[in-house]
Amino acid sequence: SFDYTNYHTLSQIYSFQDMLVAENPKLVSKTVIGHSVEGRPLNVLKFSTGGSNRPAIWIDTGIHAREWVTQASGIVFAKKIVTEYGTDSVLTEILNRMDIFLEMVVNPDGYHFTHTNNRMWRKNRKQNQDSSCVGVDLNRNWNAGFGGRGSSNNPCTETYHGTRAHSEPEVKSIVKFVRSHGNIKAFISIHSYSQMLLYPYGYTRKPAKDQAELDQVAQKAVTALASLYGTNYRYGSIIKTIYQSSGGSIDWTYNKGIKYSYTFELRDTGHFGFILPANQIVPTANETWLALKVIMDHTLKNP
Ligand code: 0X9
Ligand code: ZN
Repeated sequence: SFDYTNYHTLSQIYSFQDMLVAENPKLVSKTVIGHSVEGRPLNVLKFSTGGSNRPAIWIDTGIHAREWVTQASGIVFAKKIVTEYGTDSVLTEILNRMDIFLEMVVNPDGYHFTHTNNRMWRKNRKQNQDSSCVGVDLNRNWNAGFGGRGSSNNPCTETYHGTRAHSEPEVKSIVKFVRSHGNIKAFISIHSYSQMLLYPYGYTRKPAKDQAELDQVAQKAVTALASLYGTNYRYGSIIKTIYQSSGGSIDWTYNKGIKYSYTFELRDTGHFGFILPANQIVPTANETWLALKVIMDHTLKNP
């Protein structure tokens, strides 16, 4: 069976997704929401116990290619959802009334490239016009302060925002999905590293109108996370806690009315950084899952 304690190639992750659907057809299904720049499928797993267009939680991992512990944690979350449904009371209540959508590899071209060419690749694999430099930062390409400070108009930098908001198919596919679904209540985008739980905004110092509630939920979530192994997380708005960054996903979803919009920065704080040893995958996912359940539970109880 599947080895959760190691990192996997893109094709292994795609196989895992199909295996999970095949083994749990009543709970899990796969939707292809679009295709990447290089034509790879953008797969989203839907966890649902029925209903139609139920209020939903969105979780994504791997928008940045090199942040390998995030795609690996996405795999663990998927497995946990199918094993905890019916045994864990919180997850069971959530899935009895809401759906969960999980996009484990938002940036499949970049992820493939980190296996074949450059382990430290971050962006997608767009061939930029009038430049020999490749790639757009998919977390600078959203229509929320697009092109502002904390993003770059230089295709040769790591934070290149692209030619226009939603220019990249990896972003546009999520935008279309969120818009057409219309009932997403929480949007959680998972990065590494820094050990932080962040909420809007990243492009402006203006506090989010729900700042007080977002902060309280974040505090509860990081407390739950730390309860497992003592891992310490900071929390707060993006701009005050990490740095100014414009065109990020959760600022767009928040402005679209998805109140519970959060970004995680998983382990560690810089010792291994993006090259986190594989023996930390399962502990990282386990502790993060406790925080995710706090956010999902709060979302369920505050419709
Ligand atoms: O710079 C980023 O995109 C994130 N940090 S990372 O080291 N993983 O690249 C911070 C994301 C802040 N989030 C938004 N601006 N939405
Ligand atoms: Zn990132």
